[in-house]
Amino acid sequence: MTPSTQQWWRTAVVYQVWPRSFQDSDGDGVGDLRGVLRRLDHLADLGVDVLWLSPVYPSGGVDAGYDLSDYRGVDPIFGTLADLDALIAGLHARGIRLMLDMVLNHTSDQHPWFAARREFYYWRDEPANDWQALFGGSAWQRDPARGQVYLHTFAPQQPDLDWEQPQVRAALFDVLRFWRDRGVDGFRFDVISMVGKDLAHGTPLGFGPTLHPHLAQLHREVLAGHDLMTVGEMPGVSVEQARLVSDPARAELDMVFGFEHVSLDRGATKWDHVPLRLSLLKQNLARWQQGLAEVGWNSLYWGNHDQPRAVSRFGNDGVHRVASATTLATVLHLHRGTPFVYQGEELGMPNPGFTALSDYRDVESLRHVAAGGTLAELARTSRDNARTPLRWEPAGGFTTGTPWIGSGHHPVPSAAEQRADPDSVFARYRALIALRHAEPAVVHGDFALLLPDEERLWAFTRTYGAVQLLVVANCSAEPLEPPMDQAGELLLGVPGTALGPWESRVIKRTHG
Ligand code: TEU
Repeated sequence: MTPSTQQWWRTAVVYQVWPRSFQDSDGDGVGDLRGVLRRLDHLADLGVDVLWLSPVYPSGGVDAGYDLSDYRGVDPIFGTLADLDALIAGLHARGIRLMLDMVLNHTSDQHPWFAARREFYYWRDEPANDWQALFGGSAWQRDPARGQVYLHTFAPQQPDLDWEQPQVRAALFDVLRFWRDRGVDGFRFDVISMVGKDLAHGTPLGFGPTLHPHLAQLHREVLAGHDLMTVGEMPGVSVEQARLVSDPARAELDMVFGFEHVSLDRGATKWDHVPLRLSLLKQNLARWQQGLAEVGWNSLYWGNHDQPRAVSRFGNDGVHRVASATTLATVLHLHRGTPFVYQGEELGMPNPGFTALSDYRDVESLRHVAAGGTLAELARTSRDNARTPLRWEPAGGFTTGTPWIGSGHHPVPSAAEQRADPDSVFARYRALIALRHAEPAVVHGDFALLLPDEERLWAFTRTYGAVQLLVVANCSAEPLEPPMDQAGELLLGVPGTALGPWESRVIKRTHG
């Protein structure tokens, strides 16, 4: 495969900021844009190339910003448009790009369109199907005043926009051009797979027949001729669909967020837990590596603002917290694709261990309990697991006020301490990001999974020309001896052949 200089995002690492819990600057207990600006040294020190900023727009306040009431503004709780401009400038001064989160599948019911532009939404006399909303209950909500129902894939306060209406697409593409022309460098499209719905034959997560034409139009009207990075969040996406969407020749999006690898420990619903089998996890990632090897591109992630903390879920957040967070980072970042680091993951933050319903804030969690869900289910799976404040200094440093959500019971060494510690989780993330920037085999190398059925060892190679990288990782609390030859230059890890609990190693060899 030929490395492309134009597609800069192939060598990039993205850091996701979920602003509410990143850094507060004005003491109201809620993180804000000036807070993000204050912490840019942390991102620069880590070495990331792109900041993905979760929504800061005015919103109805139901789904933590994913229910927009104005596509072109900033919610006063986060600051002003001038603060966002200052953030763009501050990032660019450090060589970091900004990617905005665009929620185009639905708005808030507080958006002026909902009252003024009835035709923008799915109004029907009766429910057009039996779809269930992802946050529980019917996806159709009756408006007594209108005597009609409207479609909402998420909460009732998040009515879905009807992308089959050309004026809806025109209005949304206008929004994208507004931000593009303001200097942002990319977009993360929230549940973009859900646009182009087939109400008669489809399902809420099914891919509708007009999805690809809509994405192609979006590309023509917004992206073409501009050097932007795009990623589409696509629950339920198959690797075949991902290849279509991310095929540069088709000109749709650069990459997608798939969900298969974060569903392997779940049953019929996200609240049902099944024990994770390492073989299934690594085989799944390998299948995506294979499927997008020739055409398209992968995103790589363990966590985001919707998922429990990676170290608690895939690692071991007890005595092996540092080692397992380090090893999870190592295996993910050595895959081919664009890695996404979710805030706090670089510190090895675990789930907070909330025990009371009053600890929780997330609409999905509260609705789940109202519908009979348990605190144990929340403790494992709630999105609030990922939404607790970052600990910047030993004394905290997130806010001088009362934080909008608690920090939980498992504090980790602060960012300041980890940045000074060569053995911290942060230090391994920094090293992995530096390695990606320095070693073309990390970006471009062919991927081959070794010993796919092993339940404790995760081993694979990346081959690029004469260079081969070997990754060996012990994903268990017991020591193990990998059966393969580990001769070569040690790039990451400590020398040896045996692997201690959750220990990993990256080795480079060059063939003449
Ligand atoms: O998430 C969409 C999605 O499909 C899920 O990850 C969902 O959030 C949840 O986990 C269902 O159980 C996106 C956003 O990332 C999420 O924060 C929003 O709540 C949602 O869309 C609606 O905008």
